[in-house]
Amino acid sequence: MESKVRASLKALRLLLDRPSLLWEFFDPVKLLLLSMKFILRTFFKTLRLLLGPPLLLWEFVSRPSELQRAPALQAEVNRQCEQLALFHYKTCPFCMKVRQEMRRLALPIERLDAQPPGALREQLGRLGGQLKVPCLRITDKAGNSEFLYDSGKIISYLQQRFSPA
Ligand SMILES: N[C@@H](CCC(=O)N[C@@H](CS)C(=O)NCC(=O)O)C(=O)O
Repeated sequence: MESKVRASLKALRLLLDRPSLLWEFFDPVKLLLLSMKFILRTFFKTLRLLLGPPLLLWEFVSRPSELQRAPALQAEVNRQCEQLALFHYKTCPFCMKVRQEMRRLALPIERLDAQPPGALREQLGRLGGQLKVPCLRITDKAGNSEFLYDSGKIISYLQQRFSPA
């Protein structure tokens, strides 16, 4: 208890000695930026909460029919898909576009939800270089991964690689 009081007194003395510290702490520009960040985050969170369920329903209702392949060919496609993974958010419209194409092409690609803070989100930012979705992780036979961003580019890649000739 005594040490806490002593620490508080020390901090107070430091602030009185250097008033600029107080200014740094209550810097109006920093405070404005922080509150704008908070407001924007809350706005988009609310938007996602409101629009999420109808968007997911729309994705379900408008899902395309799956491409039918001969069993051996589908087995080969399934094997190739094991080297792919899609970082996505459930209610991101760009991710929905990619997921619909994955359905259309019957591609069982692993989906990694990168929205909640945690290991997947951290992995996307650290290894992919951007905290943006959708992002397709493509791993080669040697185990090296490349990260492909942008729904349009991902869809083109999947079509080129998996569309029937
Ligand atoms: N042009 C990009 C847009 C992707 C995009 O804006 N994604 C948003 C989610 S809907 C995002 O990842 N924003 C960064 C974040 O939420 O941290 C595409 O077509 O993939």
